[in-house]
Amino acid sequence: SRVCVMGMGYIGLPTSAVFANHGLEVLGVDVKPAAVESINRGQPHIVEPELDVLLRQVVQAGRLRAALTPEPADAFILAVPTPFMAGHEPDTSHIEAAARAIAHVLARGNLVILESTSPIGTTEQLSRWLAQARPDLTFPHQAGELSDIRIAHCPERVLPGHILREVVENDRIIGGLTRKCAQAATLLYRVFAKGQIHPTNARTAEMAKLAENAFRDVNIAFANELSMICDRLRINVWELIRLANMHPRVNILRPGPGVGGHCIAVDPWFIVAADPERSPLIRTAREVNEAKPGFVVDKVRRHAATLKQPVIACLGLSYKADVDDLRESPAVTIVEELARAGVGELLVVEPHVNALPENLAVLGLQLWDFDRATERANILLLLVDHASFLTVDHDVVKDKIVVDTRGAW
Ligand code: SAJ
Repeated sequence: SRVCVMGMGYIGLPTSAVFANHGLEVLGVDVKPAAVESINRGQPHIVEPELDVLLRQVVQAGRLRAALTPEPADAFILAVPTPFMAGHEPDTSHIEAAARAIAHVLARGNLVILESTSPIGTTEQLSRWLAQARPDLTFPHQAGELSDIRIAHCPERVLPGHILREVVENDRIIGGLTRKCAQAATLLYRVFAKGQIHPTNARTAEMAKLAENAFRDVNIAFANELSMICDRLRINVWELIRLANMHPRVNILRPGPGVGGHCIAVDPWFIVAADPERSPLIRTAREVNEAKPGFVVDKVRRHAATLKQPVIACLGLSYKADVDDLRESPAVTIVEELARAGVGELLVVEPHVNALPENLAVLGLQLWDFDRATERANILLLLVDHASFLTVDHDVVKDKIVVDTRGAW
């Protein structure tokens, strides 16, 4: 059967490649012409381990093709971004635009799946958007089990850096607007899913995805708060956590420079926006994690003030180890704030990108090689624990000030 995937990002592209690899005919749709051209050449426009090999295979085999607009299919999968707007209100405009785009080609019996992380109620809203554009068809919110079109929310839960393995192996939650919707979606994911598939309703599936990421955010906030308290109390937080975690029911996560990425730094706000009065813990966790970059900047600033000519090697920009994704990255925020505050000369190192993001480039910063930067600097600021950073020459570090935000050294 034919599948049309809307949005060729970190989720849509790997999912398309996996469906194609399991024998389905897949059309990948994106609004960016450069992404479409790159995919049609068999080259991913994002970095994810093993995706390049798989994509080349399925494109050469003629099972995956990309285009700017959708075409008729048996199933449509929406994997477009859901960022937030000012005031942390979720922005579902990309979902609405994708819905309007597929509405023209929808036919009786089609299945529409929302994979994008979404605020509560979006799946029902999707049904209404589609119904507005296609009064000749019936949708689950109007016709229930008898609807012409089936709609379900199947949130992705894959970890960037391990997407191709996790997309196949992870359990999946399938939230149908009706029972038949959930059944139809289950059949589709059975094509490749090795993990269990758990059917539920759409609202529960929406909330489960948000709760998973809020859970992680709250736990990281706990670690980050401890790290700031320990800094003040002159306690080594890494040793503290190692010892506390020897307790059989304690598992404290790792502090860091802050929380980045397009999921954990965003999704908890969707819960807060839905019920601000009853979500003080989730909101506070977000605020603690958002305050961590400022804490790191202050610490570096205080060290720099002790040197005549501070030269700071800023090691890593991505939001976590061994990925190229700079979205919501606390490391980028920290480097930008250091540059704006004029805290010494900054040597930025990020082996996973070829160019600095615009907001850093305009400040006159440049990309440096790890060895040259660590050699030249008198302050080493470790922001990301990339595998290639972990082995550092003892002689190089010896006489320098080290701020290790990841506890990697
Ligand atoms: N981080 C810490 N300390 C830790 C763990 C993480 O500071 O102990 C930081 C990371 O450095 C990074 C951020 O948190 O800046 C998030 O990284 P992550 O590896 O925890 O998660 P993501 O954002 O890459 O992917 C998450 C995953 N969600 C959960 O683990 C609950 C993934 O399964 C989801 O599919 C993904 O969000 C998503 O798309 O929602």
